[in-house]
Amino acid sequence: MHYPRPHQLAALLWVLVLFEHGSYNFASTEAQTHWEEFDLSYPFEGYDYQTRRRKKFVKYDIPATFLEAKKACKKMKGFLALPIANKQERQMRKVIGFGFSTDPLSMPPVYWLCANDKAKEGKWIHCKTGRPLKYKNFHKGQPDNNSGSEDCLVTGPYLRGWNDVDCNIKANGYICEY
Ligand SMILES: [Ca+2]
Ligand SMILES: [Ca+2]
Repeated sequence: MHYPRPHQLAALLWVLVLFEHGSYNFASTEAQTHWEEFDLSYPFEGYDYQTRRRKKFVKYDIPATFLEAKKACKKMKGFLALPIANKQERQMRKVIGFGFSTDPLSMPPVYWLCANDKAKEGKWIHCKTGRPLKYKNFHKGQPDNNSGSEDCLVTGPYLRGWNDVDCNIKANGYICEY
């Protein structure tokens, strides 16, 4: 019977290590330049309980509709973001920032997140997995399904949580997760 030699085992180990490591670095260079903004000092901050790895949230100030945002994140080997726990929400808020504009005429910026209630009004599902949301963090008074046509999700620096808006508006940008 043939046993693998030590150098063969070492080579196999390297392949496994590279493969595992590679799965964390598929984001574009544009995304990577933003990574320094994240505070990764706390080991479990942003931990994804579904995939069992840490998430990275990246904000893109590129006007887009919900569908355009979803496609853009996918193109960059990520996904439109949605925090699924308090810790992730806090991590994402650090990327978005908090505050009001000093210019009363400028509209406060909003960024797409990955959820909708298109299929059934009031039933919010994850825009990628289609699963009902267990964690929700709507801003006070939201979701209000204003004008009966708000089925997608945004957040922004002036909001303490999420807001439902029309999926076809041009938001100021979107948050991708990696
Ligand atoms: Ca709705
Ligand atoms: Ca709303």
